[in-house]
Amino acid sequence: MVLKAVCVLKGDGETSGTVYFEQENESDPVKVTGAISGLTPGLHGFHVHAFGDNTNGCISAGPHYNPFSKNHGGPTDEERHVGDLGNVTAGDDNVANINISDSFLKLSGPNSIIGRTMVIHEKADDLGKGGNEESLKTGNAGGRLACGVIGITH
Ligand SMILES: [Cu+2]
Ligand SMILES: [Zn+2]
Repeated sequence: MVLKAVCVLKGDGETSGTVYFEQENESDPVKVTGAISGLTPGLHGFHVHAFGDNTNGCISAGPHYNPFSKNHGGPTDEERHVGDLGNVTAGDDNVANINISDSFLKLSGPNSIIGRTMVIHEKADDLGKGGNEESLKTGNAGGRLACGVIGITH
């Protein structure tokens, strides 16, 4: 059974976007597609954060989703948070087109990302290679430009 989810990202500024998630079978990678606009050209950290809570804006989403108590890393690292999707790249048109396949994300089961929050950040994620303590928690990706709760769709 194909599992599908969607996330509409919004923030206080001009950044907004829509991200789609699709998983063919429970053991398959999750395909993440979509686009985010209103970004400065270059790299922007992109993560699943722990909570689907937006009561005080994107900050209420809490830290990166990390059910296995790992350090922050990049999407191709073994040592990473489940939510660590690395960076997306915005072009001169201020749009980042997203096309990611990730085998840590799940759309079902105890570690499902449904009901959690996607966040797009102000700065590049250093993927845990920044050489300081914060790098192993957040990748030094800076402020949260926009976010949205990941919901089930059809
Ligand atoms: Cu983040
Ligand atoms: Zn992380």
